[in-house]
Amino acid sequence: MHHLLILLLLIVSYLPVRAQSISNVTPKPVEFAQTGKEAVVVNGNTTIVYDAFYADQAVYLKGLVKEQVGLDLQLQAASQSKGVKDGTITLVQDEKAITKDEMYTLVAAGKDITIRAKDTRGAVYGIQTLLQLLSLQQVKSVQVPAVSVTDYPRFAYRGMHLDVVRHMFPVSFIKKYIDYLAFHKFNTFHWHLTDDQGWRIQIDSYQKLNSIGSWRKETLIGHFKDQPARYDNTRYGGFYTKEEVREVIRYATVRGIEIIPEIDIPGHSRATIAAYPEFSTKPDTTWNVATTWGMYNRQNNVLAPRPETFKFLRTVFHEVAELFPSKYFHLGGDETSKMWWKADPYSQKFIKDQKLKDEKGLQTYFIEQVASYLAEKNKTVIGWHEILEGELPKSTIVMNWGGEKEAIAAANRKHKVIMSPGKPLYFDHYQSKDPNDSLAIHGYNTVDAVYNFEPVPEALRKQNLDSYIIGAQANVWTEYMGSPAKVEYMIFPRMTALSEVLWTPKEQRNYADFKRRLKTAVIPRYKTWGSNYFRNFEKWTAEK
Ligand code: TNX
Repeated sequence: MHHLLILLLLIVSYLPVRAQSISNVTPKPVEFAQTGKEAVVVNGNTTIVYDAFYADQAVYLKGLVKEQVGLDLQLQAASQSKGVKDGTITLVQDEKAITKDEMYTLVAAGKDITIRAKDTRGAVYGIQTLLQLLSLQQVKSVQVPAVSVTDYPRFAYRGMHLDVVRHMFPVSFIKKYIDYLAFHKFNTFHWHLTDDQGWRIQIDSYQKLNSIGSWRKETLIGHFKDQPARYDNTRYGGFYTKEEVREVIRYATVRGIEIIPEIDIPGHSRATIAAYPEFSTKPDTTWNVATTWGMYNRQNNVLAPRPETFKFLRTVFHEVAELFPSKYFHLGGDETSKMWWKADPYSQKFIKDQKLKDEKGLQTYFIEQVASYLAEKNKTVIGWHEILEGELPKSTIVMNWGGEKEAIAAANRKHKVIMSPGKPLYFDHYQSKDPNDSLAIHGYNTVDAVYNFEPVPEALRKQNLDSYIIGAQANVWTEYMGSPAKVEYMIFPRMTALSEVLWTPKEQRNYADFKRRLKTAVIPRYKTWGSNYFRNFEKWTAEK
């Protein structure tokens, strides 16, 4: 009896497992069709054949297949693949058939699966779609439906942000986050590296940024409006070494993800002035790295326009710019409280001497200076929308955390805009009204609100300025996210919803169908990743 059972199990385990349907792929591809009844079999004899350009992606694919279904595929460069029999998965670089950036085609027919693309990202996205056609169990063999897919993104900029200041996460989680991005066909990771509560990147030229600026004495417990405020009495901090940053960049590059670093100035600078009080508007005061949140207008966290401050900014921005290959650099610029400059005689004299209009003019002066340092390193500047308080070069990209009004104003001034409106793209906001829900920032952003978000304001469409909206991004501020599990709880499934907003043509978006795919294909995926997620997303909708 016992033996029979084992034999049966053995036979069953060798039967090809039916894979996922093409209609389950998320974000939904632009064009897809099942082309026949005969499935393509992928098993231990299948070979990944790759054009030299895709050598890294071939290894990436092999690793993902092994992890997902347990099959150990062969690898063979296309130039040496003459003798390959059996089935293949081929990664082809094809500049002719592939007409758009980030585009791919995937054809599964007969014994072979072919992914065509022209850039790294296209191949990565073809791989992601293919993986969604495989089963989620470990198998000896899997049947991929015969399909033909032609796919490319609606928006060029598809980003996720992560604040590693308010809480820091291990490099292993940063990589996992990058894997989440790749699965969802996002292409940009915005790494928020400095803020009032700490510096999170190694800096050699000004080492006190790390020895002092990377550490806070303790951290607020509970919501920052709770009275009386309570603290945990535990030193907190750290920073990513340059070697770790390089490792993360390499990891992201294989996955087609660009990392944009953010060093936030001239506000949100409390950690900087804790390390170097001489850059503050009150150099004689001893500052500490902030231990609470929501500091705008409450505590001094702005830089003073001293010569030594500008020398510091140029040196540090150059040091960070050299580390990141991205052509973009985010210099923050948000929530710069003007009251400290108003109260500081030195800053007032500076405004007068430089013939600046007022404190807003000084904010713009800071942005212009740092933008010019970044131009020396060939970087295009991105800033939060407050940078438009002044006139800046048109090449400056506006990351808009306001609403449509700010987007319309920026586009009319000929700036490209990345939409990340607080409503609904702040994933630090509550996704339920359950009073027992885990602590978050007030505000209510449900998964259906995210799914129904339209990045291009109607007014811009009417003005024919829609192309100034280059995409969107969700922001993940981590005041109330002390662990990777909490980050996952806040991003899933909202990030999955956003991926489809950014990828799929607007006319093809359908929330009911999205929810079906989410439940049948994506949530099982969260589970295999061992990821946390918000389970009650059907109960809490935008109307409630
Ligand atoms: C505002 S949005 C901030 C962040 C906070 C966030 C909390 C923006 C550019 N700045 O410093 O973490 O609100 O939602």
